[in-house]
Amino acid sequence: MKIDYVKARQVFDSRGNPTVEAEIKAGKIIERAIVASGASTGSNEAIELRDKETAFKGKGVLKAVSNINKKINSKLKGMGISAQKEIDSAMLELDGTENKSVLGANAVVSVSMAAARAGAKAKEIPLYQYLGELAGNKKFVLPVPQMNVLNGGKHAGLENDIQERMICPIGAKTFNEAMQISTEIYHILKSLMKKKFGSVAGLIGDEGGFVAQIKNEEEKLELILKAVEEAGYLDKVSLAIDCASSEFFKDGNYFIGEKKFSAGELTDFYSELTEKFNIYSIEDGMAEEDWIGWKQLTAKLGNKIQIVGDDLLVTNIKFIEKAIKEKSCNALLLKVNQIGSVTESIESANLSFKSNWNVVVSHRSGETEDSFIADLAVGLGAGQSKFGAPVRSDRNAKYNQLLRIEEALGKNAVFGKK
Ligand code: 2PG
Ligand code: MG
Repeated sequence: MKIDYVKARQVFDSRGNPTVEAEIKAGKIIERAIVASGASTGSNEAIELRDKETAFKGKGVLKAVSNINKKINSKLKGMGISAQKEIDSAMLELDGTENKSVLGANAVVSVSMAAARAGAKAKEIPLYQYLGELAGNKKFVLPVPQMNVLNGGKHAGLENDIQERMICPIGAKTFNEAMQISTEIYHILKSLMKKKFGSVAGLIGDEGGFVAQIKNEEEKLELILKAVEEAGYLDKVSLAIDCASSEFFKDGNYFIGEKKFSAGELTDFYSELTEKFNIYSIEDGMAEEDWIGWKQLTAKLGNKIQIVGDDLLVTNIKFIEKAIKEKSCNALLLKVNQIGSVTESIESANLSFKSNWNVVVSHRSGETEDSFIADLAVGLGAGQSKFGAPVRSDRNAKYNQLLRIEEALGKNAVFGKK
């Protein structure tokens, strides 16, 4: 089946910012995909093309849309729809830059995801299976969700703050049970927050988590653990944090709240938090340029917990290879729009698996109703996801898709880490 056309339109994400929706037609098949967008972005991410005109304060994406309608459309027309690799490399070739700055990573990745959906349709198989085939993986795994229930940092308009505090129902037996555990905790946390800080404390940040009026990090984590305990799940839930520490790194030091830390002091601080609050995973504990700090952190905690690279790696093989060599971390946060194509995302995941790293498939803080990454997590058999709190349809689109997939897999469904 051959591609008849590729086209695009400007639509809107969960923060009300313009984003790209690509549409692809092959025979009777028409499929679409929408791109997500980050706030605490890594400086080496592929370029998200924005119009920089007066409309939408420069955030319009009509240039990216036009690149799809004209250049990408003429390049891909007539290609086989199930040739994902060829489709992606044709776009990379057309762009010709390392960071997709000509066409825009938002243009390329939306077409890439829509093409994968159409490719799966053409083969009459589910998307997760199609992505699994592309990755050479046959073991479909429903991910343990890392759910960001207390938002901070850029996602909550706060400075010098750890960005995400997540509950992870590691002890659940199924994804379905993981959802029950997480939502029950979420609702208890909501009432604890309201009791402590009044009704405004029930309001939420970009990823659906609450925004605590607490300065002290320990108090925040205590509050979450209290909710876990009241819900009766202390034995089934671990915590994870995404520090997004590039945001509070200045002149070689880290600033959290009123405190200043060197990389060594910060490592000690994380070590204490890990012991006290049953933390199994720390993401972006060090800043993207602080490769020495990363190495120290992994040397100290890497054999006990998961050390996840997000801004550090930007889902890019070049940085993953460096991090493997330097033992900078032991897990990849995988974001498709960070690298800008499905094929490259799969390559990054496979390189990580090969090095015995874990992979966490992740959303962006600016999300949409597109649930592509739910299928990707299962297809890769990654075993872990990070899609925000279990509220708001931009986040629950992914969780609800995982519930459908678990049901479809029936007895063959596996939940948990790869
Ligand atoms: C992160 C992400 C998603 P953003 O830092 O991991 O939670 O945030 O999309 O803003 O980069
Ligand atoms: Mg992150």
